[in-house]
Amino acid sequence: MNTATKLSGFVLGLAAVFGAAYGVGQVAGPVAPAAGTGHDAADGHGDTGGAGHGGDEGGAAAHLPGGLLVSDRGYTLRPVDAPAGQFAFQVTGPDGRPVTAYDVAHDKRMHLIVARRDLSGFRHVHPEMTADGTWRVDSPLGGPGVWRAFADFTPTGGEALTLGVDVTVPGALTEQPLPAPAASTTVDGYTVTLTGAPQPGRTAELALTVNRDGAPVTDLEPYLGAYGHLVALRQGDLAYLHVHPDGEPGDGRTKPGPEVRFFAEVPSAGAYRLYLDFKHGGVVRTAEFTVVAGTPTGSASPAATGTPAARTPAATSSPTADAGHGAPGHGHN
Ligand SMILES: [Cu+2]
Repeated sequence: MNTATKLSGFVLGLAAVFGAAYGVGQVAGPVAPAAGTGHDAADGHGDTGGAGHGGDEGGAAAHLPGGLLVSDRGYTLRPVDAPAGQFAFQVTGPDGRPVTAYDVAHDKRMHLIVARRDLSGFRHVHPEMTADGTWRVDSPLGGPGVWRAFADFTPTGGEALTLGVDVTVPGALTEQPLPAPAASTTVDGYTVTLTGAPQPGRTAELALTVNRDGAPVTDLEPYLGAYGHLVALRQGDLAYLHVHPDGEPGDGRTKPGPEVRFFAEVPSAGAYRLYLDFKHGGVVRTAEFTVVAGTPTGSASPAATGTPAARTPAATSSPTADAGHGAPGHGHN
């Protein structure tokens, strides 16, 4: 186990890096950063270089964002036959046998996240394991299409991993266009507003503010040990980023809303879909946002991070960050 790495995620909120357990210093590898980010990326490494280097033995895989591999470090995600309406899978370990020993992370031993390849249909559920290492859950797959299923777990004695596998649901596919970027969204009468924008190669603060009927929600309920869980998926390959908030319930400084703050770093320019799970009134809801991580302007102005101006990429001088455009970074090549 790399306890230091885990702590950096839980306590400092630095888990905002793809493949958090692999350490912040390794995210920039083969995921091509936007042109001109080299210097900024180097700065980001310097800021957080102590977060751990537990993944070196993983070779090239250690440099990848989470969720892109079906097999990593000897662990393989294997869907198994299940009755209709159920989804079941195993994780086999380096010995080829199903893993049955998992550490609890964020209140659960297994987090299963699914999204269709067009980024619609996000669900985050918690399967139950039987003694043979088979995880089962009522199928979260919502309709026809190709889905990506992410298993986010820590095998006992190993590193935290997120493995991903495609699962096809037969039927006529109607592809959903990615919704345009917007600073707020509504779910079940709750309006959630996003302040801040992720930046390739550097840490940015994201704040999500929850209102209901125009009033701030100040009694969010802990869910999986936090007031909010944020998953980001990159358009195009569904690279997976599980972000945890800055602070946790009961730490004496984190309030139960209306604002939940995160620190996030994305490895490339482009469009991402953010999914915020929050709990209120005993119900977990998911607020979704499209964000475009723009090409940094190259100026050394970290002060812009997390300011209200950062919410609107169009306010910067970069034409590729036009918030109204909806397309991922054009000029990226
Ligand atoms: Cu979970």
